[in-house]
Amino acid sequence: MAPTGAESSKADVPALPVTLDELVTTGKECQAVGASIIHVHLRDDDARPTLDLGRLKDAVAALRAETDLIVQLSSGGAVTDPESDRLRVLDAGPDMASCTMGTVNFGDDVFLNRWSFIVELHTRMRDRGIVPEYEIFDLGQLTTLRRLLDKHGLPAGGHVHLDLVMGVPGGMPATAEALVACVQAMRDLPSGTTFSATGIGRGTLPVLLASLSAGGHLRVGMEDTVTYAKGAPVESNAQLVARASAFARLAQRPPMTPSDARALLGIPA
Ligand code: KMH
Ligand code: ZN
Repeated sequence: MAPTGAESSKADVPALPVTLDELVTTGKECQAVGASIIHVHLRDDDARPTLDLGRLKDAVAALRAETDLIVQLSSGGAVTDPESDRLRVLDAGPDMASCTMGTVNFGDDVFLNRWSFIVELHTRMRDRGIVPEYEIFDLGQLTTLRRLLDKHGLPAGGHVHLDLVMGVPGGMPATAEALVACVQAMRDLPSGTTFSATGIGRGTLPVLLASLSAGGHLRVGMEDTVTYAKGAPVESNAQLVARASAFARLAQRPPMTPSDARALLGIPA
């Protein structure tokens, strides 16, 4: 579950959780309806994206105290964040952190992820026992992931988990065809590799349905989706998680508990 992101403004999306209280409340609500992981981007007092280490540590502590969710901090931040700040995110000691597998155009911006930065993130995470979620914005980034694992070894916990982020303007499209191409390319990754998928905006439902059909897990939330249906803004993150859980149950792939997800991902209880 990705409740906030770095791209939407509070002014445009009033339901976006931007304070620590709002984040924790969202976490509790989403856990109650099926979420097991929270992918965290923080905002400052003006609701602008921040990688402030003190705030990150407070968020990790509060989410651990108030929820059972696996706490995954974004190391991607916002497109303007320097590499040094993005690496320092790991100092907040999360269970997981995201680790993007390459540079991608991001609308009018560029989300920069140099090879040497990727290696540094992967290596630091392993040294600290932080489990990565490898973020894949385009097909070739799966080849980069294979190269990373071949040259630098498996991540902390020994299990490989990745997330397909589909429909960013500049990345792969949010279509069933693109998801299937990614699943085929995953055959070159270690056996047992798991994936989740998320579709941006109007790609939300096509990707959700394709991922369930292809054996994948789901990421949903207001980082990626701010319109529930045509003309209807998302009311809360829990609304999106509840819809995803309902589809998953229909597909006979019911949501995992946080403790089941920990066991799958190699994260200590
Ligand atoms: N906000 C994007 C530039 C991540 O969290 O690791 C990067 C992003 C990926 O959202
Ligand atoms: Zn993110």
